[in-house]
Amino acid sequence: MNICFSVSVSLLRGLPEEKLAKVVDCLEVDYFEKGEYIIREGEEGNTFFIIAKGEVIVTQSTEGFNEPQEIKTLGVGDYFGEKALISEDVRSANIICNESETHCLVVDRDNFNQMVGTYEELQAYLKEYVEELSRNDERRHAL
Ligand code: WNU
Repeated sequence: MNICFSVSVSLLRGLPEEKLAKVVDCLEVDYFEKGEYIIREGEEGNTFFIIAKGEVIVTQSTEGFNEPQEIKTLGVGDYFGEKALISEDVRSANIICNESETHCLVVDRDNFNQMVGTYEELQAYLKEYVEELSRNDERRHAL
């Protein structure tokens, strides 16, 4: 994956060039088809994803509903899967591919920790964001 795309990902924009080059080196690309589950709620997860092409929907089991409820859709440049890595918890929502030929950049736990751990502002930002997601989950009565 090239550096130009990575810079367009807001999350990576603040990384110094040298660090960015390292992150880019350890990215792998995975391909998904419409309807495919990229992440399943309740499963263990060790990867972080950035959408390079396509679209995904986020759904979650919710009190009072038989089916997981749709929370939001994410597109190119958006990322997901950080919560299980940061909270050391199982996956807290489903991520379902919503467009054929969706491409995601995949970062494993070690590389995620390297990427985030060495960059304090990013770490603080993600931690805060993950706490906000937990509050949103409670408000929605997620199970
Ligand atoms: C939400 N509640 C929960 C999203 C992506 C990145 C950021 C929002 Cl910084 P995971 C399931 C993933 C989870 C999040 C993503 O789903 N997610 C949410 C929510 O309201 N998860 N619990 N919205 S999209 C999103 C903010 O990435 O990480 O590893 O797997 O638990």
